[in-house]
Formats: sequence, C-alpha cells, structure tokens
Amino acid sequence: MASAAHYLGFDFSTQQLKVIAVNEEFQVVYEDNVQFDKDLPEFGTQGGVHVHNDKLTVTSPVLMWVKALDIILDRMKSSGFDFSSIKALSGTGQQHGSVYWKEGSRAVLNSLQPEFPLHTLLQSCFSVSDSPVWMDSSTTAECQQLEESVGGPQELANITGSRAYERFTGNQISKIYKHKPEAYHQTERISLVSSFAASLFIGDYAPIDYSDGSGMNLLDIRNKTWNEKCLEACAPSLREKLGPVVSSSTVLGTVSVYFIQRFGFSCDCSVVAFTGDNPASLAGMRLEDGDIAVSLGTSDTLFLWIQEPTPALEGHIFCNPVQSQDYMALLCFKNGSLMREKIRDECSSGSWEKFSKVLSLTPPGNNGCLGFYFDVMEITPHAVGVHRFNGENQKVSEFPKDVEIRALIEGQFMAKRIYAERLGYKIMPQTRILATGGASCNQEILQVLSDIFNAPVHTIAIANSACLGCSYRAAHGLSLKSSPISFADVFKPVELKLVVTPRPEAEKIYQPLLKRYAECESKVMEESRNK
Ligand code: 5FX
Repeated sequence: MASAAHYLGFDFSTQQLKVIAVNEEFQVVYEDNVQFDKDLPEFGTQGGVHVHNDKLTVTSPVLMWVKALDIILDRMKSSGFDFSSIKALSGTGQQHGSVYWKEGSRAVLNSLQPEFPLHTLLQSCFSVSDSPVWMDSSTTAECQQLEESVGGPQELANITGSRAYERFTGNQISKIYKHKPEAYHQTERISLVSSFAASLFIGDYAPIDYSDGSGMNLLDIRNKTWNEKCLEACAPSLREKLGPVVSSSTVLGTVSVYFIQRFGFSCDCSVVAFTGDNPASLAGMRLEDGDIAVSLGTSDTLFLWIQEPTPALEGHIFCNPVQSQDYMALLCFKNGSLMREKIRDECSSGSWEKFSKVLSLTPPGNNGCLGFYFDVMEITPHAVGVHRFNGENQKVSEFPKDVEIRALIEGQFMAKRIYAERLGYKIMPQTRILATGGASCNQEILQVLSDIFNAPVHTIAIANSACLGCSYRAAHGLSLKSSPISFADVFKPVELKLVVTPRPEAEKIYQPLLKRYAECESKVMEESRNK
C-alpha cells in the first residue's frame, strides 16, 4: 500500500470510533474500530454513554473519544499503514453532542508534543468532562424558553429548520449555562462532536460545518449564519464561544505537526470539515434527489435530499452536506433497534428467525390492530410508553404475541411515512427506498416497509456509510480546491440491490390505516402530555 494515494474517513459514533481508508478508486483498503465499552472499560460506559439517575440526562466522557483516537491511530501504525500516502481526511460524529474547551486549550492544541498520546496532553482541556449527547432529553424547560423567545415553535423551525428539541445543542448549552455557570464561563470554545474531532487533527479550533450546525437550533439555515435571537435566548457570549461556521466541504487546513511527527502523515495532508453522522451517511449512500434513505439502527433515521426547505413541527431540515445550496430532511426515531430487540425477546424467544416467520404469516394491516412502542421518550413524536388499539379503536392492554410483533413493525414504518409526508415528501412511481443499518438484512421487516410506503426497497452493498461518506467527502473537498466539481460528478451512483417490492393490495390496506394511525397517535400524545 506504500505508493498509492489514500483518503481517510473517521466516525465518532455513539458506541464506537471507526476509521476507513479508501484508495484513489474509492475502494476500501483499511478498516478498523474501537468499541468504547469493550476497548475502553475504564470509562464504564454502556453503549458508549452514561445514562444518569434522572434517566433523562445522557452523557459521554470526552476523554474517552480522545483516547479512542489514540488507540485507532496506534493500531494503524502497528499494521504498517503508510500515513504519508493520505492526501486528505475528513470525519463525522454523532449529531448534537457538545464539547466544552476550557480557557487556554487553544494554546495546548497549537503545541501538541508528539511523544505523548492525545489523551494525556488534553486531559485538563475540558471545562465539562461529560459531554451531553444526542440521547439526552433533559432540556424541556430550555426548549420552551427558546421557542417562546423567538415567537413559537414554527417560527423557530422556519429559522433553524427544527422546532426546539431536547437533544439540540443550543438547548444543551443553555442547560450547562444554567446549571454549571462556572464551567460555562471558563469555556473558550464549544464544539460539536464533529468539529471537536476535526480540531484534534488540525491542532486548533475547527469551525462547525453548516450541515451539523443545523442540528443546534441556533443556525439560520437559509443565511447560514448564527441567529442572534437564538444565541441570546440560550446563553451569553455564545457567538464568540461557537466561532465561525463553514460549508461542509471546506478544506480547513492540513494536519498539525503532531500527526506528521508521531505517525508520519504528509505535511500536505488536508483536513476537510467534519460533519454529523446523518449528513455523512447521505454522502456515503450517494443519495439522489427523490430517494428516501431509511437507516434501521440504534435509532431509526429517515433522510432525503431536498431543494426547498419546508420546516415542519416534527422532523428536521439541515443544510445539505455535499451541495451547500441544497438541504436534507431528517427524521429521527429513538426507539429503533432496542425496541425491536425487546419485542423479539418477549414475543419470539429472542429469535429473529421466529420473529420474521411471524411477519410472513400475519396479514398486512394486522386486522386493524395498531401499536405504539416507545420504551424511552420518543423524539418523533414526543411520547412515551406502549399503547395498543384494537380494530375498533379501543385501547387494549395486550395483544397476542404474533399481533404484537406485526403491530410494532407496522407502527414504526407508518410513523415514518406519515412524518416524511408532513415534511413535504411525495411518494412517486419512481420512488426508491434505500435501507441500511442492522435490521436492513431482515427481508420480512423490509417487506412491511415496502408495503407501507408502496415503493420498492433496495439495500446498499456498503456498510458504515457515514464513515465511508467522509472518505469521499475528503476526496471531494480536496478536488474542489482546483475545480468546482460536484459530488455527483466525482462519485457515480451506488450499486443497489432490489430486495422487495410492495404487495399489490398494500396501498388499499394501508391508506385508511395510516389515517387511523395518525388519529390514534394524537390520543397517545395527549396521554403522554397529561402524565
Ligand atoms: C439525529 O438527529 C440524531 O440525533 C441521531 O441520529 C444521532 O445523530 C446519532 F448519532
């Protein structure tokens, strides 16, 4: 691998840090990951996070992420990887999480000594050692305050692309300011997980990119500048602490001397702005206008490329990570895999095989039985608990096991269709659904997805789309320096595998059911509010 040129992508996700190297043909030549729970047990995380006693506050130790980078780079070095061949690198992080750099840290970043690992050098650089992450839902009060100060939820959505969400960074910063004022005042820079990781590579504070910056309830997604009213509503001096915002394909500079001396990186190795994991996945999947990507992982997400933002009260509009004048719509559902696994354990003795068999034997539409399964407070919609309705719209406390399994899967996908349509998405004859993530290998689950959307479902022969997307973004960002070439011109569409097509009777069954699902959902939300 000595002479070829390479591009690197890093993914600081919730449970692990991943790295991928691609060659000039964009084939993967190196891949590795560090699992936070297993490889860094000294931090005592579960699934990469600490859930606090209130069950609402969720954080990750920032030094765990730093140490994971030390480990992954050391392993790459031991494997003989030629760092001098890397032309550019970029990366991604779980969205919304925030990192608080203590006064004086910029000077430390500027002069990292190559004989020491980063976690030793940076150990006293953080004014908040436990970073709030996207799973946190403890900032309801801050959300209300922000929405009120700009004239209501729709107004906030019109400016920032989303109404106030608990996990969105502005509200998290506001909570830190209120509850840890001293730490806040000692903070010189606030980064997102993505820009924090980029900062490690450039040895300076890296700017936040437009796309990940759209997940903060602070950025005006049309002007691409911080919105003064939002900043003021969250915390004082926030503009200085956040620094500038840049387009997601900006070359921020080159790697710092630390990486040249410690690992043998070339002094010309460019660092392209890091972005959020969902935007990075859009790049990795090489999504085309009109496609709808459904990622079935820890959280389920659904995203699409759009030209015109139409912010709604549920869901998010972000700046597009590969074409900065365009946008992407995102819906995030917290009760994804963990909920499916829970029902699998309860209703099919922990076996996916039995679970799938039930799906193939039960009728589409579940004889009118509908279910809402929110083990933890859901993001879309804001509701919690398990709620079941029989065919007569009456609430029931239990379903037979096979009905329960189908109600869960149908409910999860009906919610996705309803919310995508509310964001302006229209299912057309040419609509393609691109499924990724753990559950995308389950054909019976995908059949339900296909039936409910009345569209064919394809899978993509790529894993780790966010991480891979960043190696592509690194290459694209670098090439933009010499010519204004579009991402789609550099990367041809990804190869898809058609897995399932909708059953002919599906649309007729699900059209009325979708309407009923939306009505029952209003009742569920009403109940959650009154709890
Ligand atoms: C998106 O808004 C989310 O909160 C999640 O998908 C995180 O980005 C997961 F890392």
